[in-house]
Amino acid sequence: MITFSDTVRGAVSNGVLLIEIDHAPVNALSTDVRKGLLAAIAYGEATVDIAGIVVTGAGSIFIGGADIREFGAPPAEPVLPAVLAAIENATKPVVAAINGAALGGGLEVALAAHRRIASQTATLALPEVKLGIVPGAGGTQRLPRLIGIPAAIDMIATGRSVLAAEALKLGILDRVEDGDLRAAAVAEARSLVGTTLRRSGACKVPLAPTDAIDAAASKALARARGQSAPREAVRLVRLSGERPFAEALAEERRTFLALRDSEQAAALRHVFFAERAAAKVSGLEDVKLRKVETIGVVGLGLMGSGIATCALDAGYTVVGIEQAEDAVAKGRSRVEGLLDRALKSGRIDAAGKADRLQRLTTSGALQSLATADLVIEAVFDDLSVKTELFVRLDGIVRSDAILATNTSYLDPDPIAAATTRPERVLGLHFFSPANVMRLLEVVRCARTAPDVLATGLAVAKRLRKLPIVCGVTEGFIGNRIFSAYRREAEFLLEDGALPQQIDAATETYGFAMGPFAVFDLAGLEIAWARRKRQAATRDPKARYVDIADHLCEAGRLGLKAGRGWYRYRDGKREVDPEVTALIEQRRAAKGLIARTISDDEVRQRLLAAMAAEGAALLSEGIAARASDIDLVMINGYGFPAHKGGPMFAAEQAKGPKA
Ligand code: T1G
Repeated sequence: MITFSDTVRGAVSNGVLLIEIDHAPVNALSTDVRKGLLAAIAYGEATVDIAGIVVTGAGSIFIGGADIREFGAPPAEPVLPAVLAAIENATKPVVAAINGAALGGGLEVALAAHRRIASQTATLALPEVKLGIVPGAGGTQRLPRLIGIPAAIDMIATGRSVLAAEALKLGILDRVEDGDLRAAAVAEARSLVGTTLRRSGACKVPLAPTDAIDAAASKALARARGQSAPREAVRLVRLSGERPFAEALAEERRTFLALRDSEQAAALRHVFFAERAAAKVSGLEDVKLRKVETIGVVGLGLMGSGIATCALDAGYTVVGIEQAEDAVAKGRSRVEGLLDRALKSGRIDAAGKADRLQRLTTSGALQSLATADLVIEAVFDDLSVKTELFVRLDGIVRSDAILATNTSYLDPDPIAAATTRPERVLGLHFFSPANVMRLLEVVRCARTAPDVLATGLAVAKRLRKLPIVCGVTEGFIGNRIFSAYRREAEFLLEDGALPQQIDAATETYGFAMGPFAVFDLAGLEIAWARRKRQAATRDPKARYVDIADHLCEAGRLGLKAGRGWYRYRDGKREVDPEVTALIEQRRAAKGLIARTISDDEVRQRLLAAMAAEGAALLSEGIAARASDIDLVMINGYGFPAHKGGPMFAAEQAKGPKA
């Protein structure tokens, strides 16, 4: 074994130098890895007995990309482009043996090699735009030379991953190997000795019709709202067809360095590490999980059918319960409908659908849940209905089974307390549509046992959700912050702004939809019912805006009613002078004089209201970390990820730390 650095070693097999990168946990291209790789290539080139070189990763990952933790400091030598130039310009064949994820700089290493062979399970991506940057070591110039500009725009401007089979079809890979990948790569390197090596950088960019390039660009940028990196990625990939390789490579590097130090990149890095941190819940490190293979879902309405579908997607056996036989049939057909949609979109195939339906049982008898390991209720959001249900479930399910409530506003503690084993109760608050939305608030009730919470988190991860642990408070993290957002938005109305101005200001900030358009989409009746419930206990000294109540009394309940804060014609939202008149009338009724409010004030006040509520959640111990709050608002309420979330944005607004 030859050691090239702390994280890179090599061995010669059949005259081929096999270089292995071993930098747990993801073989990121740290300075030490880059040094080791460069030394290994130089060693291979200089050693006469070595005819070829193979690069691969230790463990199940090829290379997880540049070391993101190093982004806070200026790039240390050797920089990645220099390492990749050494690989590409090597006189001896270099083969990339892609044994798992090849991401960002990891795929760029493979693109600089003369051949790429991968295992079936390998995933390949240039996900840099998800970090607010662009590939910085040739990805935007070498990839289009292999797969063409439209396909490269699709991959780089969206950051989407492709599996080995698709990568082979696209032309990124030369072969997919089912057997011994390393042996196949060594043989491949030997077979290339003495042949003209294919250097991606020297390849011609395949010609593509302008309209195909434009179509790929507009498709990729359709969801880029306000983000700079996707636009820059498109510009650079286009440049590959317009400028010589070296010139465009330099422009790519300049752009990468500029974006790397941008606010958007800082925000998206915050989100990246926040997601990793959210999974770490103190006190659960050594807790033994309870086994969960069968999940019961009570209530197969909109939420329940979505929950059942994502449990089926995750390989669980699902028992779906409804009260009456017709409701059972309706519930089952809702799940089948969601699976049909997944089939149509190509997300699953016919065999996948059949397998899921085979693992689904639907029944009108609660008794069918006797063997369930976990039961999630998604019935009508009423305390007595849910409590009565949990008392019945408590008598049916096994003593070690877990009971979870999907309530979005009710206090789960009295529900738990009504059972004989409150320690086995927690909240699993899904977001609609439950089979699509990643966010899952995992609510730790007053008596929830550590292994129950840990098991809830493990189930969430298997459901491919982003679990955020929170304590018990009205609305948990998301809805409580959203209520503060709504409250401030309504204060702004009384002070002089109008719904369309507030929505435009937040959409400019990066939200896909402003607050009033969202209220109309969700329907105004739910919040109205809650305000009416709270009226008796509301603090009379607290500022209260009654405009929404008047809208609801006028039957303006939102999009599905054709009018709410806006009116809707053919689904298109229009400003309604009646609403403006109502707002002015309510101001006058309170003797309030409207003043001019700038868009900046709108944004600043909404952010401050969310951050203040977030700070309260932290001080009450409801949320464990400010970054958890950011993740909830980004993944559940459309807060733009490239702004980092309300807590991060508030910190940024304070300006650089002393
Ligand atoms: N750099 C540093 N740390 C990383 C890392 C990276 N690239 N990727 C993961 N980690 C850490 C992570 O924080 C966590 O740490 C641990 O590894 C396990 O991660 C020049 C500039 C590879 C698919 O965007 O997508 O290359 O919390 O929990 O679920 O053009 O990590 O344990 O302390 O996510 O098995 C491009 C990012 C970089 C890929 C593994 N690369 N990583 O998923 O584990 S930019 C990426 C991932 C770039 C070049 C540019 C995933 C993974 P801790 P994990 P996982």
